[in-house]
Amino acid sequence: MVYGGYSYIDEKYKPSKNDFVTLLWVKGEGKLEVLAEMVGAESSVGTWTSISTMNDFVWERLRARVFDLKKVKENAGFIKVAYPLEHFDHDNLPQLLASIRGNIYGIKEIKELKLLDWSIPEKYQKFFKGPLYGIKGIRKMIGTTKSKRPHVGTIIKPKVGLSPSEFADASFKALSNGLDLVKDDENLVNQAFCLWEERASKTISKIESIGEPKIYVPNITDFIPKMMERIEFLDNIGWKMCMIDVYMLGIPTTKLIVDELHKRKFMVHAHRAGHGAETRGSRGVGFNFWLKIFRLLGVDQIHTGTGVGKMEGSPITTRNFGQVASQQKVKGFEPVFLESKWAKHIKPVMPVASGGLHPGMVGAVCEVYGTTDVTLQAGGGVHGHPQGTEGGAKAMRNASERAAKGGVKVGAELQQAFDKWGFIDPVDIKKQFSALRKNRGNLQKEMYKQGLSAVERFEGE
Ligand code: RUB
Repeated sequence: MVYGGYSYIDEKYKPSKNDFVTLLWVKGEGKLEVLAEMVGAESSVGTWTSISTMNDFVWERLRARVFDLKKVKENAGFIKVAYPLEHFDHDNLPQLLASIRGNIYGIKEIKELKLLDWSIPEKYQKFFKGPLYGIKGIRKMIGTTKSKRPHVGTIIKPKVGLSPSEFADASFKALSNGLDLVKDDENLVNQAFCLWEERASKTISKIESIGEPKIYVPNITDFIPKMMERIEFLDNIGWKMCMIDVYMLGIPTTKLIVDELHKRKFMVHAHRAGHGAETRGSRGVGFNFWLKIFRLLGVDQIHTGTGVGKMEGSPITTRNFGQVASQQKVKGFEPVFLESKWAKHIKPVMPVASGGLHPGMVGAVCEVYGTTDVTLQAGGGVHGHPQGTEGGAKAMRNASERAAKGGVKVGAELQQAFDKWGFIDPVDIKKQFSALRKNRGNLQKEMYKQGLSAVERFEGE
């Protein structure tokens, strides 16, 4: 096959360790091979026609190679594309994205395009520092290094509307009853009824009165000058942690802010609000793609889903996100995710399980993530407890301790939570995982036969 005078398909190509590899779902008008050629050309050195300026350097050294085509139908399938490191500016992720996640989405004949995952060469990872604290650093920060239980936290609810004093009181109740973390919600920053500075000061001084190290991540998301003012404010009072909505800020702003925060030794919590606009359905970009970017950019903890709560996402894909965030090497399962390998200096990021979580789900979520490399966050599942925020906090802490070690009794508050919301038996999640392990081969075959719809079912859509 040829597109624009050249062929980018090289079925025998074996990517080198310095290649980026992307995994994509492609569907459109015409043969998959032609669509794949279009992706290869438009994302690297080609265009719709042959050109007199093409030369050996461009063609031999810089072009994309499309390989490993898995045809599902004549006009649809999974493809992999390899790009040499040399193709890109060194540490310029926006430039890289303009190639691999750029014009290809606009090609007329391509009706569905989803960039499911990618692998990033170690040499490229060296241009980035990664997290400053990572999991170990965060645990050290609040004195839970020796503990085997997950961190537990809450998003103060309602999402917006409490006054600074009400917010500070709710935070105090949550943290003084066993939680490790409280946070602003993604859409709470500086509304007139809860001005940022007043909320941050009142909340921080209430938390300091507890006398134990705790995490509170005020949401600083805004245009850059306002974020800088908030960072300065927190730094001046010695509160070195905050939250940003990374999808809202985009790559350049996230990098600028994380670099500034790390220069001042802040711990950075990343909320992924808005990821669903790109990660769901048959077009867009899978979450792993972004997760890898945010780990490179250096956020210390990031939302990765629960696998069982209110947001889309199966236990198995959520487990993979948790591993991509927190481990150095993760096995692939194509066509859902590729193998991931992190350079030594890129520290593990703390995955944050959140979204419809309540104490009755804690054991199940720990089956997904394990108990040490995760923060479990419940908003409604804390403040909606029959005994209020205090009861919810005690129930979450009790549930997390039970998940981490046998023999911990169900306390009164945890029982009340079970009575109100029910209980997901971790054994059911375990069974799901072992059934999946046994059935891996068939599942994979089904995906290659049915295409993205089977991947979506697997992912938990
Ligand atoms: C949680 C909540 C968070 C979600 C977002 O509140 O609203 O914003 O974590 O989802 P609640 P995700 O506990 O009341 O559902 O973490 O998957 O990005």
